[in-house]
Order: sequence, then structure tokens, then C-alpha cells
Amino acid sequence: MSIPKTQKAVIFETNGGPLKYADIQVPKPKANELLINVKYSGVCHTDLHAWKGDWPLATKLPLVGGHEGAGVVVGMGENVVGWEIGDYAGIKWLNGSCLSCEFCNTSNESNCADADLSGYTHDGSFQQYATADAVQAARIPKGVDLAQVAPILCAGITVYKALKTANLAAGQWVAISGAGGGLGSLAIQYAKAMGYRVLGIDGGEEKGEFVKSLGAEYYVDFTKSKDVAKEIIKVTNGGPHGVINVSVSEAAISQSCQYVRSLGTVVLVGLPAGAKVTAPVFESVVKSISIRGSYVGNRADTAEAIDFFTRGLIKCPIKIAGLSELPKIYELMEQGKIIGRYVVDTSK
Ligand code: 8ID
Ligand code: ZN
Repeated sequence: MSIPKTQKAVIFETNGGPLKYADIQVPKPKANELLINVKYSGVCHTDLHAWKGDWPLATKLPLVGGHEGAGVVVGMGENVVGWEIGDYAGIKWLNGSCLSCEFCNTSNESNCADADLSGYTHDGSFQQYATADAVQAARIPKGVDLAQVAPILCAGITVYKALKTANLAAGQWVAISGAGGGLGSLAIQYAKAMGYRVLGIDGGEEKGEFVKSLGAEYYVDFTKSKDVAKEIIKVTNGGPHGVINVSVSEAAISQSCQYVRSLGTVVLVGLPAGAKVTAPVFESVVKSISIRGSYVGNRADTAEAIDFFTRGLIKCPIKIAGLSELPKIYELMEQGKIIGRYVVDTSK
């Protein structure tokens, strides 16, 4: 397999600065890394945060974003074992971790203080050739549609792990706040596959139709509802047992602490810049609610999330665009106009 010296990528030099569709060097894999020919990459709202630089964690600069890359292994460093040229591999948010700290040792690699993050501290999947730590790279079965599987590599893993974190029983209600977006559209389907009853919250009629088509029993339109919390409590007969917050809205997150059922769990996933979660102490105590953060997933969560997908239980609602169209996708995302997930084709 011949590997070119240069390739197409979308790169930026300053946070919020121009997103350049340019020719850059093909990276060389380190001893522990795979070189992956990225065919498709999902576009996550995190990529927008990384470009803007609105989180309290600095990005690498200049940076190639992207962390839902699906492709083919074309090279590897001398220490890599267990991978072959031609294997399908996925680039995830967690590119690599130290593998020796307290958190790595207990399979909580995403909480490693030295975690290396694709499209943030490590050039990501908005390029045709990207490197990934061979231990953390996702194993994608041969024959899988690489465009379809791409969103599983962040959105799928993240919502699957968040649903596990909510610790629900089959038949219980889960509310997905931000249900019409990339993470939300997958959360609805994982929740259904795990046996839960789903209530979706987002804005607008089109997102409502979409959310229901994916299996939500009920849709709350936050732009129209007279009282979101009241409506949710009524429909679920006392509030959902779990809430997965995947919106990018501080207000929606705090609101979820009010409508969650007694003994229920509010899971924080969406990361609006500078946001705080505000919950009334009295009601939180008397209702004995839990508020828990959830951050991507580990290697087992990855394998399980991909397995749900390959068994046909999850369909990624994707729109495919060219890599060169990334700035336009960010604009639509900023306006909340994307239904489901955009996936970029790195050859265009
Ligand atoms: O590991 C993690 N915790 C993790 C992993 C991946 C992504 C966290 N994230 C974060 C992203 O950084 C981002 O902050 O999750 C958030 C959502 O990512 P996304 O699903 O990729 O974003 P999107 O496709 O833009 O979807 C967001 C949805 O929220 C809706 C929007 O209409 C959109 O459909 N929304 C908003 I903004 N305000 C809302 C509100 N008040 C709302 N829905 C309900 N109520
Ligand atoms: Zn992501």
C-alpha cells in the first residue's frame, strides 16, 4: 500500500481562526501507533468547542480536529501487536492514556490526567491519514459501512456509557434532553435497545418528527411547551427515572434536576461553555436524586457500543458532506439546525 507524503486536511492555527482546507504532511506513526487512512469522520459538537477554544482546557495549535474517524489501517509503529494492515479501525476522542495510573488501572482511562485527545491534543480525523494509539483505537468489524459507523465512535460510545451511568431498569423512563442532535439521536436508540421508555426533548416540529421516528414515545418541544418540567412530570407519571443531558444548554441541564423522579439520576454529558448546574438543595435531598457526570467510555464500552450497531439495533441518521464543507457544518451546528449527525467524506 503506497502512502502519500501529503494529504488533504482541515486545519486551524488559532482558536476561532480560519478553518483551512489545505495540503499537509501525512503523520508518521509512533512506536505504539497505527496510521489510519480515514475514510469518513463524524462531526461532533465537541469539534466546534475545540475550534472555538471555549473550554477551560487548551487545545494543541495548529490543530486538525475530528474524533469520530472510521478507516483502514495502512501502517503501524514497531511495538504494535494485534493489528494487521487492512483492518478497519476507529479514531475515538480518547486517543491514548498512560495505562498505569489509578484510573487507567481500573479501566477508567478517560479520567486519566494524561489522556491524549483526538482532535484536541492530538491531530484528529479531519484529515485523510491520522495516527491513533493501537491500544485505544476502536476495532471495527470488516464489512461494516464506514460512513454509518463513524458517529458510534464518539456519540454512540458516549450515550451508551451515559445510559449505563443512569443505572435504569427495563421499563423505566429516560428523558433525553437534546434528543434531535448527534448524541441525542443515538441515545434514543440505545435507550430503546436497552429496554427503557424514551421521552425526547428538543426544539421545533421537524426535530419532533425525527425524535419520534427513532423510537421516542413522547416529544417535548422546549420552544413551545408552556412548562417543560410540568409536562414531563405529567407524561412520565412522576418524572423520568433518568435524564441524559446532551443539549448544549445550561438552563436545560438545571431544569432536569427539577423534573427527574425521586431517587432518579441526572446524567451530565453536554458541555456548554462556562455552565454551572444549579439544583435546589431542599428538593434534591428530599427526592434523593443523583447528579453524575459521564465522559465518553472505556474500551469495553466501545466494543459493546459497536456491537449494538453491528447487530442492527442502532441506525446512524447521517448526512454526508465533503471534508472541505466543514466550516458550513459548524455554522449549522452553532445555529442548532442539524438533525442527527453530519459525516464528512475525506476524499472530497
Ligand atoms: O463525553 C462526553 N461527556 C461528551 C462526548 C461527546 C460530546 C460530551 N459531548 C458534548 C458536546 O461537546 C456538546 O456540548 O455533548 C454536547 C452535544 O453534542 P452533539 O450531540 O454533538 O451536539 P448537537 O448535535 O449540536 O446536539 C445538541 C442538541 O441540543 C439541542 C439542540 O437543538 C440540538 O439538537 N438543544 C439545545 I442547543 N438547547 C436545548 C434545550 N434547551 C436543546 N434541547 C432541549 N432543550
Ligand atoms: Zn464527540
